[in-house]
Amino acid sequence: MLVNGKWSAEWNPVQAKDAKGGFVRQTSSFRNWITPDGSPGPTGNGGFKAEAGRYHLYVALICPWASRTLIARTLKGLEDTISVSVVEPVLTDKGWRFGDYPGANRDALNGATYLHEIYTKVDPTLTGRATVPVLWDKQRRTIVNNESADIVRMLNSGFGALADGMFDLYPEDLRAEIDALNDRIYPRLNNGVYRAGFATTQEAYEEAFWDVFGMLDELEERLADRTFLFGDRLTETDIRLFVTLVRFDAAYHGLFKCNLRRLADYRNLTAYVQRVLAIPGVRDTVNIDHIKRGYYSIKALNPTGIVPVGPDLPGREIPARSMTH
Ligand SMILES: N[C@@H](CCC(=O)N[C@@H](CS)C(=O)NCC(=O)O)C(=O)O
Repeated sequence: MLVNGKWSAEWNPVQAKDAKGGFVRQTSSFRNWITPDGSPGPTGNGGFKAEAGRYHLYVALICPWASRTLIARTLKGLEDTISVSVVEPVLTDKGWRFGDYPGANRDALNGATYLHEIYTKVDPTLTGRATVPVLWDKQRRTIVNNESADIVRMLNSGFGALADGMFDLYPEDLRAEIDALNDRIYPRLNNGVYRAGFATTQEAYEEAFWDVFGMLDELEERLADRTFLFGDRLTETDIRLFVTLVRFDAAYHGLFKCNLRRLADYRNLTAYVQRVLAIPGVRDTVNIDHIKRGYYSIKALNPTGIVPVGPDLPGREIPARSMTH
């Protein structure tokens, strides 16, 4: 992480803990909003007007929070309006790195080697994690926002006529219900798998484990008779659920010890993931190789760095044989 603008190699993703050994996620530090006329949003400062070509997203394909923003960008038809850089999947001792790993890019925009350089460009004395996603303003050369929940909302409604109106991810009439369901799914499932994976006590792990499977059971039932979480309309809550589900069997079941059941054992949730994957553009935001390689590179959880060959996921071919056989 960055300490007063200098990279500290004391990289330990489990360092923030609560009294019971539970994983605590850092809060995001840049909270400005892009709006159609540049007026301030609910938090932060104004001056970030929606304009084609002005903004850039830094993402990791391993990361569910960053993937939320990529999916929103796709569903809102903003691919030509907002450019993207993808970091390499392995979280190095210096954090996320730009490079030539298949599916990743170099940072053509700022010429950075590591993502933390983007943060210190904006604040040379910053203390905190250099996380993805980062929404960057090419004009003011600054970070607009690094909180995926905000970014999804500003992609939904901040770009006015530049965006496609086919999906309204946060429709007025569903807002209270969306907020309420997000508030249940986030701690129990989206972050629940991390709480299980990074727990440093049996108690914290088991508490998270039962939250995860309690939530999956409930959602399996909810999706028995509907296409998306709120019926026929796909909302931001679907994006937030999908990014966790699509990683479940590849990463959370094994590495994070969320192994009561696989996603494949849930009929409705599996069909739901396939439905979301079938929406044009969504499949391109999912890279199982980055997901597996990225999660299994977390040294605290997997010191050898060995990446499992399986599981056999629907629609994806396992390499027939590894090089050593
Ligand atoms: N609140 C952030 C969380 C983002 C986050 O935790 N990203 C992780 C990857 S999944 C990250 O970049 N971690 C690197 C680090 O903590 O140094 C969001 O939702 O946008």
